[in-house]
Amino acid sequence: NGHSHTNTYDVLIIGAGFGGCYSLYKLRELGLNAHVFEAGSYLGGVWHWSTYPGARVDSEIPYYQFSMPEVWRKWNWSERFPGREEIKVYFKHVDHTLRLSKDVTFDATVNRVERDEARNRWKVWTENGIEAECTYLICATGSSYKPNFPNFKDMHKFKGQLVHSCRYPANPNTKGTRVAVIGAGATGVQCTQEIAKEASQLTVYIRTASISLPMFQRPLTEFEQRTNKSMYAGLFARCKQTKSGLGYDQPAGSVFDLNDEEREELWEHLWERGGFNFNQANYRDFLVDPKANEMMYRFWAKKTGPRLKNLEKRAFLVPDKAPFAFGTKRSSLEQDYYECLDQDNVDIVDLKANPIERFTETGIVGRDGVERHFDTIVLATGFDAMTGSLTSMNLRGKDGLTIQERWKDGVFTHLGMCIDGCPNLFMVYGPQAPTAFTNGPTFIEAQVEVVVDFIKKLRSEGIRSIEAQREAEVQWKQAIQDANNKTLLPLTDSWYMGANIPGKPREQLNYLGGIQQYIIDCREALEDLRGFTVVYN
Ligand code: NA7
Repeated sequence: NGHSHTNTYDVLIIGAGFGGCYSLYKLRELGLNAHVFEAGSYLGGVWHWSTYPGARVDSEIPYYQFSMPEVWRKWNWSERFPGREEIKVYFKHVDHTLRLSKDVTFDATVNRVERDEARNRWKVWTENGIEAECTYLICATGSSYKPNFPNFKDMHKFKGQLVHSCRYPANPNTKGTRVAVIGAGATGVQCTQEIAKEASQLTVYIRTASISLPMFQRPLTEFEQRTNKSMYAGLFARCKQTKSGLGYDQPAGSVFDLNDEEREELWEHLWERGGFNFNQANYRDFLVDPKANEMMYRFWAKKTGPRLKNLEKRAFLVPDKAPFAFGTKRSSLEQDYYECLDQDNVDIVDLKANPIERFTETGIVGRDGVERHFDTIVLATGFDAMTGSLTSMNLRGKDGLTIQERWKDGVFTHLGMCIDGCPNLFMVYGPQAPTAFTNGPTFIEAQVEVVVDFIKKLRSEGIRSIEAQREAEVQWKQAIQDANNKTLLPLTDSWYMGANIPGKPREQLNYLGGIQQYIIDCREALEDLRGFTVVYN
């Protein structure tokens, strides 16, 4: 309209979660003019949005935090697995220490991105009318941004409170009321644990029972953290050289190298350590060998079954035969999930036997014809994971195609970092990188360091732009699917496989080789810019 003002930056970052914050921090070190657009009203990304009761991280301290000494030196956590409220305060501390917010525009939801090839710029617009231009664009838009709203018949007719877990109201008033939770992923598990304790009646709709692992939460003292901090620098560096980013030692070889007694002893030990130790610090063959996998499931079932006194519930939640191969859907960490489900005020509806037929003004009718009445229905139905944040920005490359159009038959990227048709665009924590199989902050830092080194190289070597080549994308995708096909992962419907969203192409959305190998691959490409079309100034 002639009045709008366009700010110009060297780098524009979309998203102010761990990825956006670390990108901003590293780019400032390079002396670049970097700025962030963030849809939420503060830093924290998924922690800003995930407002449902019981929201908590499944990666343990000390691993789940930034590695910068100025940040951890003055910060202590209260629990081994911190809750959302504490993580939000942590981001305030990060902001205060690094002064990030001054370069962030909040409440700025990006809804249009276009490439101006002639001027070698990206142009970015937000919903509320802000415009900007940049030379390099970093999409740090996260894996869990776009909610998955299932399309149940007559859903709009429900007159009670209908909420998605990541848009949960501040004052939900579920105390002493009738509540439904749909879903049993990480979110469903966590909010079920809270709601079961305060609702008069809770009905949990479960399509696939999860194989949840005990968190073994505990308070952390300041003393133990102060003592451990002398090791933090080495620890964080070492984590970037592991597969998962958690500093667990992982045995090489096969679980069949052990006899029954040795295996039992190891697994008891890993189980007692809690969290993801049981799967991440274990032998890897459970993900490829059905026999090893079944042994893992049996061990889990032996530990979990007795926690359910209600035998009908036990048979559904801990069946004799695993509902899916252990580890092919993400395990959630639980504290008293099974005890909560066992309570008399909690009902379980098995959605495979009795699917939802329709919503009514006051509740849900199942195939069994029974109408159940609720004051609140919680959709803990997850996200259009890995790709949803990128495909919903209306981001067009130099050929005018949106990412959504580009990826309609499946995702194509080079290194899980760059996209054909989108020069000088970099993704952080996106698809075709180790994203979903890692501890977020560790992997994000390692990947951002690579992205920043790419930008550094372009500037020091007089390179105007780099753009992923289609053949490199085809190869990268093929390598991921080949690796995937050697595992049990493709046999299960999971969001790793894009299988939680109707119509989404079914394919492995994650690089399976782990952080260390991924960074090696990226740094080799950084060396000679293999797989990129390079245009010099
Ligand atoms: P998830 O892990 O995708 O879980 C979603 C849950 O909702 C899962 O139990 C689904 O069942 C269920 N779901 C999804 N759509 C439907 C429909 N249409 N009908 C019935 N049930 C449905 O999301 P979360 O939010 O729990 O966790 C996301 C990630 O955040 C988590 O893994 C961590 O990385 C943090 P299904 O299993 O598909 O049968």
